[in-house]
Amino acid sequence: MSAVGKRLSGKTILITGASSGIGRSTALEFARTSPDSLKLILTARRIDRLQELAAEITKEYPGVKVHPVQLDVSDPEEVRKLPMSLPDEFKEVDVLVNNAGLVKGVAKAPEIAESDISTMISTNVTGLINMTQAILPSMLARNNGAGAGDIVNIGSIAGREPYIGGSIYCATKAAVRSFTESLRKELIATRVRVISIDPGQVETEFSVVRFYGDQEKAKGVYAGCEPLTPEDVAEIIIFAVGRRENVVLADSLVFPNHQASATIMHRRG
Ligand code: NDP
Ligand code: 8X3
Repeated sequence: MSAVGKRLSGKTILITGASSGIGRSTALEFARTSPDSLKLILTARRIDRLQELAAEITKEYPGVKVHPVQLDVSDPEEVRKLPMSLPDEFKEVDVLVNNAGLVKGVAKAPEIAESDISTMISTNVTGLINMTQAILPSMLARNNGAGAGDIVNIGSIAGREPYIGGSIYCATKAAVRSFTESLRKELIATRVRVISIDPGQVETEFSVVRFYGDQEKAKGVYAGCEPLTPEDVAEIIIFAVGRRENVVLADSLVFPNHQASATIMHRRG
């Protein structure tokens, strides 16, 4: 097994938004890298998809234990109840991957639907903060009070560079970036690592959700481009978590080769 596989061995990893895209690929990549005794808590709203993924992982990697949980991160009550509801062997979460997130629409102010505003904020911002607050106490209690564990927050280029038609999504990812930086500073006297990964363009269901299920419009986003795959981002997450405990990959921006900013893409033909 690789050095990273050994470092991850026996850990309990909780991934939000594991039913699709980056979250799903991250679950598979963790299992592939450390197939012996990993424990995965996979959460999302679509439980059927999580159950299928759990079956796929345990068939391929019988040493990995998987606990799928239906969880809407935008519901504070559900998030609050989660730690207590975990089976004993999954209770000590070593790694929290705050990945669940979404964008809705491309409307500009003053035409942005109130429901889209609240969905994006309650999922991307409040959901991520509530998840962090739910899991952090058990991380802080470890290691004779010195704390241990990793919090990986998935931001976006959109959090660094606001663009037209993305004002709310960009603001949510800027909030994630700001919360992440404060958290790292607040936890400086502990051994908890706070890791931030900001992808550029990744082809997942992200654009399908943005265009309310319109596959053709979603495809148009990637016309003439070769976007990142969710596996590309998953590999970077595993790389970050798999570093030696004293190494914190604090911040990273990841583009496909044709992208140089949120809006500067080189499109073929
Ligand atoms: P997908 O749409 O493929 O996956 C999003 C995941 O988030 C799904 O598993 C979905 O599960 C979950 N999710 C959405 N809302 C909720 C909720 N309320 N509660 C729980 N889970 C929820 O998109 P990506 O994989 O691309 O997105 C993952 C993250 O990456 C997001 O935070 C996104 O902002 C970020 N990102 C994406 C980029 C891209 O270009 N694709 C670029 C930069 C960042 P379910 O619907 O089953 O609940
Ligand atoms: C997703 C990247 O540029 O489509 O976070 O907003 S972008």
